[in-house]
Amino acid sequence: MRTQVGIIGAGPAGLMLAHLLYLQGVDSVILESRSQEYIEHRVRAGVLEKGTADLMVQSGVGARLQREGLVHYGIELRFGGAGHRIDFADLTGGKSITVYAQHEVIKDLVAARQAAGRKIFFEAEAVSTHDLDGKPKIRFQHGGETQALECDFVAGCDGFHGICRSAMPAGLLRAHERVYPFAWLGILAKVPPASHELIYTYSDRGFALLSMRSPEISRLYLQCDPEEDIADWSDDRIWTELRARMATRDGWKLADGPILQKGISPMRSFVAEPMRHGNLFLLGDAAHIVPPTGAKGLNLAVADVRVLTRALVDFYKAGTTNGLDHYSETCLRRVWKVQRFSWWMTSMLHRFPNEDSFQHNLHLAELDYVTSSRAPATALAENYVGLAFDNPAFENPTFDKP
Ligand code: RFL
Ligand code: PHB
Repeated sequence: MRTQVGIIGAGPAGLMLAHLLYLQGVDSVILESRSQEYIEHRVRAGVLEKGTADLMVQSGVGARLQREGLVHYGIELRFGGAGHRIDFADLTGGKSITVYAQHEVIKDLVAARQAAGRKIFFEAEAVSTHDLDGKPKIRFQHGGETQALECDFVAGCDGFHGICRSAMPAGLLRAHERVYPFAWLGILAKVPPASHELIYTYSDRGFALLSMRSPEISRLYLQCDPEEDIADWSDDRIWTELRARMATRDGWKLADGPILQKGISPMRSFVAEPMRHGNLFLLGDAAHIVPPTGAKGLNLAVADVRVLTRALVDFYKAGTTNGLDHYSETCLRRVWKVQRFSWWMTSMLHRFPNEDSFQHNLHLAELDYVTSSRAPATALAENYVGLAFDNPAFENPTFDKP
């Protein structure tokens, strides 16, 4: 089998890349190790930056997002028993975020791929990549057989645990990492969200977050020990802890409901650089991971996709390699700014082990500053809704097909 761009992984990065390339007349094949059913139900992110939501709409996969996505113009920061709103619309000139589950984005992109009749193989696991300096080949297992996909370029969209990052020469790759001494216990619950907007809470018992998926379904998280066993967290214990952390002086109520799903996710910051070797390009979680406190992982994956799409289209249509040559440095400038923001939100809102009263008061002072002065509130808001794309390399080429 042969294609122009061999894409490993059908997460947001791989699917969005395939979709935008298709609209530009560039051929690709997607290999995904999991089943369609699995990826369309994997519970993950929920917040789309304005630029990500706009890209879905502009590229023709945003109809359901426009109907079902929840547009928010602010978030609440809660600490010391009181809430403080960060008003995105006021601070960023009218910008918003959209709450729309990652697996819904996946469903929309898979449907577009299948409607276009383009190739996507599920339960097709890439096992090795070859000739990355020349005409690359991907070997993969599908239907009990080993097959080969020949391509001009390999797009490594296979997430943090994929094979592409380790296909980079060991002497070339530099990894930068922080592992946090806490994790998030996340639940999906059948109860209307207790607030119209997201609430990020700092308390002396640790961090808690109220988010949502629909007017009927809440998504909540609480900071826990990374070694914690989910079996030790009964539904009752989870609700009691969430209530204790989110309590306000004016008696705010958090109603409970059946918990549909629960799980624990570790927290890490990670960047691998460069993001290119020869004709292999890394995108999304394959190259970088952020802790979820800034709601940035999916959005950063889509930012990489913008840059690579533009570079590949310039290569195929105009024969220029400038975009490909600068792919890594263009992406990494944004990656490090988003890393900084995600690290900052995480550090401000979580309790670290063995924190003393000095550190506790610093958290409170920082939150007080952010919620009482326009300058730091603006810094939070403009990062949260998504930093401006200050380089034409991020701009979407105009689409050939509607
Ligand atoms: P993905 O989504 O991990 O997709 C990689 C795909 O590659 C497949 N794969 C392979 N396929 C073929 N052959 C192989 N050898 C393969 N190895 C792997 C995998 O099966 C998979 O389908 O990476 P991608 O596309 O880079 O997307 C990244 C995002 O998924 C991730 O950054 C976000 O989910 C992070 N994240 C959030 N991001 C946001 O923008 N906003 C949020 O609100 C947000 N909240 C979150 C999050 C992540 C969380 N967890 C669970 C880590 C909340 C949580 C709790
Ligand atoms: C979510 O809704 O899953 C969510 C929201 C905000 C975050 C992380 C996750 O920062």
